[in-house]
Amino acid sequence: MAAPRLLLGTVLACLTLRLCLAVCPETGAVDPGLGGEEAQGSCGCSTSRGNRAPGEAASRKYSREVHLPQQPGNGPKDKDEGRQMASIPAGVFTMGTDEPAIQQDGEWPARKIHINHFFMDLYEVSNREFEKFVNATGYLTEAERFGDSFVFEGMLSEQVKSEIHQAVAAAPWWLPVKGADWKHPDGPDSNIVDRMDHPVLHVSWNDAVAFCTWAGKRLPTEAEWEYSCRGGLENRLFPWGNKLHPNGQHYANIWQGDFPTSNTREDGYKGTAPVTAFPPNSYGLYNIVGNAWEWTSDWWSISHSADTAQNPKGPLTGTDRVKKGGSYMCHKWPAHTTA
Ligand SMILES: *[C@@H]1O[C@H](CO)[C@@H](O)[C@H](O)[C@H]1NC(C)=O
Ligand SMILES: [Ca+2]
Ligand SMILES: [Ca+2]
Repeated sequence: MAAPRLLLGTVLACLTLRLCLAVCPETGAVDPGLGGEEAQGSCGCSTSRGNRAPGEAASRKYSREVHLPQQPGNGPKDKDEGRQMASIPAGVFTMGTDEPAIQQDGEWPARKIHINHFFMDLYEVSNREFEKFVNATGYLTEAERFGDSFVFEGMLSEQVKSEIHQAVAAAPWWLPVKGADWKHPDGPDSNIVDRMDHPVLHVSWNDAVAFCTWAGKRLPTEAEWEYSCRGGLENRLFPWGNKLHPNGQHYANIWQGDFPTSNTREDGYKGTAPVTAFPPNSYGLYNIVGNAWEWTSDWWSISHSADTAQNPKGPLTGTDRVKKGGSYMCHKWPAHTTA
């Protein structure tokens, strides 16, 4: 079966994955005291737009639900147990908005979401962690099998750039690069030797699911991701508060300067940063905003019910998966929209 390589490539290009592990899935023990909690601010926890069509065939090809190993009777655990995960308490938050800045983003209506207790990885999955998975399983990513992936032109060598004669009309700074994959994130003449602690890139949703299965975890739902991104704060634009640069400090790896031509790297990073860089949010999650986009398990959709929901898992079908949080290439802060 032919996979839509070009389209899939646009998704492969700047993504990582963060895993979560739900516990005690059916307790429904939501603290009623949290019922009034409203998180209207988006905390910069934005959803990706675009890339609506990619990877349908490929997604179906490998599509399978990832089920957690059941742990009956264990109940919520508050200890990390060496998994480098944060315990995210059960609670209620408001997802979406009734006043979306961009209707097509599917960020409306505002809906009350109950979330059970679960664990979330503290960090984006690093190259080192991904290499452990590949070493243990021999897994070949989709980018490796397809032979190419999309790379931001600003990261390419002149040599590689000169060999490319094709670009995406809507986003001409993304170039299809032969030999770009997680081990060669900026094209065939690049490597990850000095970036083992940076987020793994060029990982498709199917790759992400394979990694999760190996790790005994699963991808977070969009609701879980967004809830944990907010770090328990209400009405904040960012996970750390309302200012993009409190006290002149950078709290995320995004883009400073005129995109895509000038990257002033005031936050210290031209490309990705180590997964441990920058202060964590109040749940202890690092780089939940910025650095690399993160996969969730939900299908992308622009229509949502206004009903209150318990641990929603998103639409039953779709053509693309939801990714969250932006990347080092995010230049216009998407915080005015809730996602
Ligand atoms: C993966 O295997 C290679 C070759 O044996 C080894 O050099 C490398 O350290 C391993 N990576 C990790 C993260 O364990
Ligand atoms: Ca940066
Ligand atoms: Ca991130």
